[in-house]
Amino acid sequence: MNCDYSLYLVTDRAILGDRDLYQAVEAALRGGVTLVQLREKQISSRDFYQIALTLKDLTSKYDVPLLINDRLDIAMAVDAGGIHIGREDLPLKVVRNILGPQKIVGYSVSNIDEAVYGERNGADYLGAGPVYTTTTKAVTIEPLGVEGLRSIKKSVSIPVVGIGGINLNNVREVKKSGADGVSIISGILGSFDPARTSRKLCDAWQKKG
Ligand code: 3NM
Repeated sequence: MNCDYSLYLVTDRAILGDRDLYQAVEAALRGGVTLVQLREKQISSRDFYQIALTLKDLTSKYDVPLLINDRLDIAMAVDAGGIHIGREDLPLKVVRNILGPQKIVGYSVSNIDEAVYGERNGADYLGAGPVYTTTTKAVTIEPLGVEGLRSIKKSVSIPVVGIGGINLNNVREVKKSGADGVSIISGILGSFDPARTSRKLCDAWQKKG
């Protein structure tokens, strides 16, 4: 699937506190995010489904695909643009076979072996991380840094998106690593003005040189 991975928003309601998820995502869409992933960890299937349905309507208005984190059933139920999975989810090949070739399937990796596995087993893109230290997710792996990201990118021919601790201060450095995009939670949703921050991230990404 052809897709613009350059500014990829991942949701996390914990970061938003009492701010509204839909308003924050819409602001980010106005600011220019090119892809949205709904990521929910502790929530009933019914609530997950309802949020996914509403977000799908919203992202459709901006012609931006919605991906669902982990949950194949939810991705299918709302006819999402695709799914993002990790090593502990259903096997990549199984997910690809069920969703078919038209849906976007993303896979989380943190080293070259996993990246090669992801490419061989049908991922459309890889989320490589953590690039930098992050407090949004409990990760035990040492940050890859931009050099680690660069070597993952060189090991495969599918798009690679960096994730973990990416924000306005380091987005240019990530771009220079050769990555195809940046996947961001707190760097967008943690800001007071997600529209403005997304616009700045977008500009920073697109800047030449
Ligand atoms: N996955 P923030 S790091 C969801 O390394 C996620 O695979 C990671 O949040 C990985 O942009 C991460 O706030 C959290 O650092 C990203």
